Amino acid sequence: MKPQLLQISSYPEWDQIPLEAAYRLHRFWETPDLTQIGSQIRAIATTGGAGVANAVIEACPNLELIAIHGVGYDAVDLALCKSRGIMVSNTPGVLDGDCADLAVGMALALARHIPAADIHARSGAWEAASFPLQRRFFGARAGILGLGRIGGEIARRLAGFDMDIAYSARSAKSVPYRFIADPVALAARSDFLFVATLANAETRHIINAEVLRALGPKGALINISRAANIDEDALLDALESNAIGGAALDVFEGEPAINPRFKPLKNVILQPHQGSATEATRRAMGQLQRDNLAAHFAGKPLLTPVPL
Ligand code: 8YV
Repeated sequence: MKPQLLQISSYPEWDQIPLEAAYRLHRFWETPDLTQIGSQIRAIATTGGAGVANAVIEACPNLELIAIHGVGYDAVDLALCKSRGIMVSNTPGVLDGDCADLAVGMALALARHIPAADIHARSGAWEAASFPLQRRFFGARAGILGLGRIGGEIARRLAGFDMDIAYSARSAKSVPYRFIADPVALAARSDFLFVATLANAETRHIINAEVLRALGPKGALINISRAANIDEDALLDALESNAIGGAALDVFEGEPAINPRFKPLKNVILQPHQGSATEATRRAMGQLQRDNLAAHFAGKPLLTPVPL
C-alpha cells in the first residue's frame, strides 16, 4: 500500500507525476478538513515559503516526516516536530547558485537602474534626454550577512566584480574575506549589504533602524533570505526618506501581497520570491525532496535532514 502523503501546495507536472506514482496524495488546498484522513497521513510535502501550520501537524497524529521543497525551514515549528518525533528534511545545496545569481543581479540592476533605463529606452524618453549617470558596481565594498552556502556563492561572484568583501556570521571562517561580527559595523562599511542568513528567532529584524542608519544614504540593501530578517517598517521609512540609497528585495512580509508603500518607490528592485526559480534548480529541488521521502519510507536515513 502506498504511504499517504499530505501535499500543502501544488508542484509542476515533473514533480507531481512521480509523487502521485509513489504516494496516495491528499491535496490540502482541495480538502483542508483533515478530520477523516489526518490519522492516515505519514508525511507532508510542502515548500519553504508555505511551511506547515501547527494545526495541520496536530491534525496528523501519525505524521513521521515533513519534506520541504526549499532550503528555508522557518515556516515549520521545529520544536513541535521534535517533541512529536517528526523528522524534517529540506533541499540545501541545489539552489545556492541561483539564489546568488539573483542577489548579484538585483544589486547590479539597482546600482545601474537597469529597469528604469529600459523604460527610458522603450518609452522614447531617450529622444528628449539622456538617462542620468548611475553608480559604479564593480570594486565597491560588499557586506554579506550570513556566509553559509548562499552567502558563500554571493561572495565568490562578488570577488569577480573586484569587490572588497566583509561578512558577519556566528563565527569567523577560513575565507579570504574580512569578518565583522557586528551587523551595524558591517553595514557602516558596506556600499552593498547582502542578507543571506537563515531566519530564526535570533535573526528576526536583525536588519533594524540602527543597521539601516549605519548603511546610510549611499548604501544599498539586498535581501535574498527571508522577510522576517528585516524590520520592514524601518526599511520603508529609510527608503521613503532616502536615509538609505536603495533596496533590492526578493521576499516580503505577508507575501505574495506586498506592502503598498513599496510600489511608488524608485529606489527599489522588487522580485516575487524568485531566488531558486529556474527550471533546472526547481527540478533538482523536487528530486531531492522525493529522495528524502523515498529514503524515509525505505527505512534509510534522510539525505538532507534539518537538525532538530
Ligand atoms: C522557494 C525558498 O520559494 O528554498 C527556500 O527556502 O524560499 C524557495 O526556494 C520554495 O521553497 C520553492 O518551493
